[in-house]
Amino acid sequence: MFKKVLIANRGEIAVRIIRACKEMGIKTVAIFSDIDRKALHVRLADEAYPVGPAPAPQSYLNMDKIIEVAKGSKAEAVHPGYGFLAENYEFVKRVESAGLIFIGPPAEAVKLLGDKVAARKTMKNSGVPIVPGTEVEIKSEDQALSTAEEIGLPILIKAVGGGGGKGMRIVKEKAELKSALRAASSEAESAFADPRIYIEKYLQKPRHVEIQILADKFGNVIHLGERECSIQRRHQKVIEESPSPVVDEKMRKAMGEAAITAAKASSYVNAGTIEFLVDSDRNFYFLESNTRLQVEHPVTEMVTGIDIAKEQIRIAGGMKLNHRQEEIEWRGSAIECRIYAEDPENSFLPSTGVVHSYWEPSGPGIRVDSGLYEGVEVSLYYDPLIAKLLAWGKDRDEAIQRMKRALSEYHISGVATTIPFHLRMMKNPNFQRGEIHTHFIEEEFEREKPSEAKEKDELLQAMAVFSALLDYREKTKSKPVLFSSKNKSKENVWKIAGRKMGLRRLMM
Ligand code: MV4
Repeated sequence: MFKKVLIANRGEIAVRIIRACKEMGIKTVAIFSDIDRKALHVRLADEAYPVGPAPAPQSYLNMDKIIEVAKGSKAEAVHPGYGFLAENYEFVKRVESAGLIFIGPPAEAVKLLGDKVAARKTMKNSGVPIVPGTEVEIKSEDQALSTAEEIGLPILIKAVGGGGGKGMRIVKEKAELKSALRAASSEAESAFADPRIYIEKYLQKPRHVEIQILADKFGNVIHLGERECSIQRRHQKVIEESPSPVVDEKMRKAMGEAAITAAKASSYVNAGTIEFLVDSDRNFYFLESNTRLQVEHPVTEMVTGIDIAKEQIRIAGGMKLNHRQEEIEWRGSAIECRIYAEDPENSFLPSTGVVHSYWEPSGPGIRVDSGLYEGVEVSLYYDPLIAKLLAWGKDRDEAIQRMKRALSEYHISGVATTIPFHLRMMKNPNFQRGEIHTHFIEEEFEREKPSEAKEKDELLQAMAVFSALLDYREKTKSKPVLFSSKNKSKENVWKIAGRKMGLRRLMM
C-alpha cells in the first residue's frame, strides 16, 4: 500500500480523505491556497504546501504546481476529491506520466464518460437503457427537426461536453427549436469549450437516482445500491438519501446490474456513480456517469458500512475488492443535508464571513463532514458547500426525526446557512411521504414563475459576488476582520442601488 498520498483538494472532502488515509496508516500531504493557510485540511495533514493565490485557476487547478509538490514531497499517489481536477482527463494523464498513481479511474474511462454522446452509444450497445434521443451530435436544424418528430416533443437539447445542467434547453414547440439550438450550443461553447450538442426526449419531473459502484483492477465490479438525489435547486443537489423511497429490492437489483454493465462497458476502475432518471412509472434510463468520489457518498457508507474513500485507495494500490456482491447488505436509512453558506431567506445568496461560533450536533446516528471550526473564513472563491450533516435511522422516519433533532442543535454564526431551509424540508409532508422529484423545491418553496426567479437569482448572485469582493479588498487593506458585521448594511446599499436601476420588482 502507499506510504504517502497527496490530496489535491480543500474543505470537507480533503478532510474526509485525510481521515481515510490516517486509518490506513498512510501519510498525507495537503495543498493550500493563500487564504487556506489555516484551513482544517492543512491542520490535519502530516505535511502541507502552498500552491498559489486564492483564485482556483492559480492554486487548486494549477496542475504543474500540484504535480511538483507531489513529486517533491515523495507522495506516490494523488487523490483529487471532487470538483477541481477530479474529472479532468488532462490531469489524469499528467499525474500518470509523472510516475504517480491517480486515485480514480483510468484516463481513458474519464475521457469516454466525459463525452455524453460516446457514453450514450456505449451504454446503448451494451444494453443499458438510455433516454430516447440521439447517439450522434446534432449538426443541423433539419437533423434536430427530424429527431424531434421521431421522439416527440418536448425534447431537451444537451451539451456533449456537459453535465450539471449547463448548455441545456427544453424545447416544447417546433418554433422554439432554432433559437434553442443556437443558445444551447453557444452556452456549451463558453462553459466547456465544446459547442457540440445532442438531443434527448424531455422527461417531466423525473426522479434522479444514482448507483454507487466499485471496480477493481482485476475486472471485479460490485454496486452499493442507490442514492435518491431528486431534491436539488438549479442543478445543485441539496438533500440525498439511501435507500430511495421508490426503489424496492427488485428495482435495486435491476438498476445495480445495469450500473455494473455500464462500468464494464467503459472499462471502469475505482469508485464511480451511474446516474439514472426514473419516470413516474419507475422506468429508469442512464443519464450520465460521475468518475469521482461524490459529495453524497456518505449516505451509502452509512447504509452499507463500507468506507468508500478507503476502498478507492485500496483499489488504486492494486488490491482486490474487499467485498463480493452477495455480501453487501443494506441497513436502515440515511439522509444527507448539504449545508451551504447561502441565505435561504434571500434567494440563496452566497454568504461570506468568519465563523465566529460553532457547535456541531452529534449523538445517535449523526455524522458531520465539514472543514469548519471557530475562526475559519468562508470566502467566495470556492464552492459554498461548507458542511454535510448526515442522519441514520432504522427506517426513513427515524432518519428524518434524527435529522430534525440534529439540525436544531447545529449552530453556525458569522455566515448565513441553509440549516433553516433543511428544517422546513424535514417538516414538509410531501417530503415525509417520499413524494419528491427534481422540481420539488421550486414547486413547494418558490412560488414565483421559474424564469423570473432565475432572473432575480442571477442578479442577486452577481451583486453578492461583487459586494463580497469589495468587502474582501477592504479587509485585506487593513488588519483581518474577525467579526464580520457588514452584511446588513451591504444589503441596504444594494437594495438602494437596485431601486435606482429600476430593479425593484426583481429585488423584492
Ligand atoms: C434530463 C431531464 C429530463 N429529461 N434529461 C439535469 C442536470 C443534468 N445532469 C441532466 N438533467 C436533466 N436531464 C431528460 N432527458 C431533467 C434533468 C433535470 C432538469 C432539467 C431541466 C431543469 C431542471 C432540472 C432539474 C433536474 C434534472
